[in-house]
Amino acid sequence: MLADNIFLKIVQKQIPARIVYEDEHCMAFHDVNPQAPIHVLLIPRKVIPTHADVTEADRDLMGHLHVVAVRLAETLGLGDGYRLVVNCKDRGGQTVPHLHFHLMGGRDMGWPPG
Ligand code: DGP
Repeated sequence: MLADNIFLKIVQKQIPARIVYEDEHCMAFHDVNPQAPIHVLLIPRKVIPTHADVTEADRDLMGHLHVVAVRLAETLGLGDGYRLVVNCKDRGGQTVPHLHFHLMGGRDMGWPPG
């Protein structure tokens, strides 16, 4: 399952994506089905299937992802606010088994989310 997840194929450049940022640890690209004017997915290159699989070994990586998310929000013009979402497993609405942050903005966000 892990070897054929679609985001790993994007990491490995086997399928295209509209990449907005990448470094040795992570990558960000536009969501193919955007739910807001700006909707970018930020993923680690390392395969971590779900948020529930994050361990102490991922401490630096998770911190890095948050720092990158802040920089991305600035770069993408989301200085007036944004939403950062992680869907975890089936009941959390996760469909791709590779940890990802949804960075969304460009409109007012409702609460609670669906
Ligand atoms: P989630 O439901 O939290 O697992 O979010 C998965 C998101 O990934 C969903 O918003 C649609 C997006 N997505 C799925 N397949 C692709 C793809 O091949 N390319 C891109 N850019 N986004 C994808």
